[in-house]
Amino acid sequence: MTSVSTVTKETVIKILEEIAVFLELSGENPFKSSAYQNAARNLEKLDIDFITLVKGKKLCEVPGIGEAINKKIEELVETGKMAYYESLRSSIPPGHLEMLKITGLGPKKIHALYEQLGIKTVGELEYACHENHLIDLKGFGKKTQDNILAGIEKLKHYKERRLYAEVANDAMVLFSMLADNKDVNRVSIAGSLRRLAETVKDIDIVASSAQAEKLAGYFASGPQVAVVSGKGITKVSVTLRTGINADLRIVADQEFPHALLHFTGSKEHNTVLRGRAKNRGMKINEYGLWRGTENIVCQSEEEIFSHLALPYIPPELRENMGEIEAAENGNLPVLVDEKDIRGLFHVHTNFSDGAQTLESMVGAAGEMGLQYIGISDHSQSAYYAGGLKKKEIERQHKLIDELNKKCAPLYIFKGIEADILPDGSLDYPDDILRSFDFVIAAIHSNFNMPEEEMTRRIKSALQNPYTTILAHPTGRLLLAREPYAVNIPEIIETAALYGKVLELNANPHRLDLDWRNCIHARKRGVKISINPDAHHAAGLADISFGIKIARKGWLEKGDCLNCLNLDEMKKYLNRKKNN
Ligand code: DGT
Ligand code: CA
Repeated sequence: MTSVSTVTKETVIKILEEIAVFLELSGENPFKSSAYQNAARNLEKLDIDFITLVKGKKLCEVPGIGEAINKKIEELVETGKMAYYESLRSSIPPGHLEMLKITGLGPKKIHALYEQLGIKTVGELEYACHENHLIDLKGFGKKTQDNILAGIEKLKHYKERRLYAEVANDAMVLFSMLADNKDVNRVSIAGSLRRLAETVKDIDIVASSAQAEKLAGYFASGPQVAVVSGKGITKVSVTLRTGINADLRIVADQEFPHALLHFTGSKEHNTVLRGRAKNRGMKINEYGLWRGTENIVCQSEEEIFSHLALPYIPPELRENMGEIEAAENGNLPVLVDEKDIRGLFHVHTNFSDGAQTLESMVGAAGEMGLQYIGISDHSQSAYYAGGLKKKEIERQHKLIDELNKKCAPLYIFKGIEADILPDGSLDYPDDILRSFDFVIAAIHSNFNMPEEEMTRRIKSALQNPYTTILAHPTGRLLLAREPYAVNIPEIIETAALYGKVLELNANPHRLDLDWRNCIHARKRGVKISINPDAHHAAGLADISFGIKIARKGWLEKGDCLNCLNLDEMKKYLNRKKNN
C-alpha cells in the first residue's frame, strides 16, 4: 500500500498508466483507457510542483485531467489509496497480469483471448498455442501464435533462473550455517554459483559428515527454509523463503573432493574429464577415482586433477571452453583478482542521473583505496538522464580540477558517457570531446536497428579518435532484455584494429561484455575495462561482480585497463589523446 508521504507525481503517473492497461484488459471502451493514458502524459510534462498543485485544488486545470480523474488523484494523494484502482486491479485474473510479461502480447490481445477462448493463465495460453487455436482467431494467426509461444518459452526460462547477485547472499548464509556446524567436516558451494555464472538456477552445496542424518535434519529445519521438497540421508532439497531452491549433498569425507568436482560441473567439463580418465585407464565419478578395482584416494580436487595429469583448473573456467587443453599445455591464465584493480571508470554523479555528488563519489573511491576514479556522466542527448550541456561540463571540469588539488594521491579523470547517435557519431562536437581525459561511447537509443546497421553504427563510434571505451557492448539486461542485434566478433576486430577498450559492465543486471566474448576479446589482444557504472556510492562495490565475470572470461590483470596504476593510466590516456 502506498502511504501519503510517498505519493509522488511518479507514483500517480504509474497508477494512471496501470489503470489504462487494466481497462484495456477488461475490454472497456478504448476512450476510457485513452483518457487515463492522456492524463498520465500530461502529468509527465508538468513543470509546476505537483503536490502544491493538488493541495491548491488546481489539478483539474491541467489539460486532460477532468473532474473524475482529478477526484481519484486527490483521494490517492490524501489517503495513499485509490479505491477505483484497487477494485479494478482485483477484478483482473492474476494470470492476465502475468501474460502482460509475454513479449508481443498487449492488453487488447489478452482480452480478445479471454473473450474468444476463455484463456485466463499463461499455461492455458501455451496449451491453446500448441493446439493451434490462435491460427484462425481474428487479429492473431500463425505468426502471432509462434511469437507468443516463443515469448512464453522466454518467460519460463527467465523464471527458472536468477541473477548471481540475487542468490549469492542466500548461498553464503547457508554455507556459514553449515560451516559452523560441528558435524560438518568440509563444506563448499558447488554448481553454477561456484563457477561464478552470471545467472543460476539453484544453490548447490556439498558437505562431508559422519552424521549425515543429523545434518540433513539440521539443514532442512534451518530458519531460511520455507519448503522441504526432498529429504534423504545424502540429499536434501529445499526452497528458501526467497523462493530460491537449494540442494545439499552429504557425503563421507573421503568422497568429498569427488562429489565437489562432480557437482561443481559444468556437465560439459565433467564429460571431458570422464573421457580423459577413460583414455588413461581410469574411471571417475562423483564417488571416486578408480584404476580397475583399485580406488585411488584423493584428498582434494588438486589431487584428482593431478592423477589426470592436469594442474588445478579454477571452477570459474570449468565450462569446456578450452580450459582442459590450456591446462594440459601449461597455458591456464593467471586470473585477475580484486587486489589487482587500481581504479574505476564509468561513475555517474548528480550532474546527470547519479544519486550523489561528485565529492561523495570521489570520497567513496578514496575509501576503497583506489588510485583513480573516472567520472562519466551522461551526454546531452540523454535528456531523460539529465545529460550534460557544455556549461555543465565546464562547471564539472572546474570542480574536478579543484578536487584534484585536495584529494591527492587519489586522482580524478574527466570523462563522459557519450551517446552513440543513430549515425554512429558521438554526441558532442570535437572541441568538447577533446576536453575529456576519456570518452565512454554508449548506445542508449534506437535499439531495434537491424544487425548490420547496428554493427556499422558501433564500429563507426569505435573509429572515432575520441572514443576510449565502448560501454555495455550488447545492451542486454540479464533475464529481462535481450541484447541488441550486433555482430560482436566484428566489434572485437574493430576494437583490436583501432586500439579501443571494451567495457565489462559490472552491474549484476548487465555483466556485458558477456564472459564468453571476453575470452575472444582477450585472444585478439583487446583490453577490457571492468566498470561499475555506479549511480550511487554503494554501486562502486558492484565491481566485485565484474571481477568474477572477468575471471570467468579468462582475463588476467594485463588484459584489464583498470589494473594499470595511476602513472601508467595517465600515460595511456595521454598517448591515446595525442594519437
Ligand atoms: P544451473 O543450476 O543451471 O545454474 O547450473 P549447474 O551447473 O549448477 O547445474 P545443476 O544444478 O543442474 O547441476 C550441478 C552440477 O552437477 C552440474 O554442473 C554438473 C553436475 N551434474 C548434474 N547433472 C549431471 C549430469 O547429468 N551429468 C554430469 N556429468 N554431471 C551432472
Ligand atoms: Ca545449480
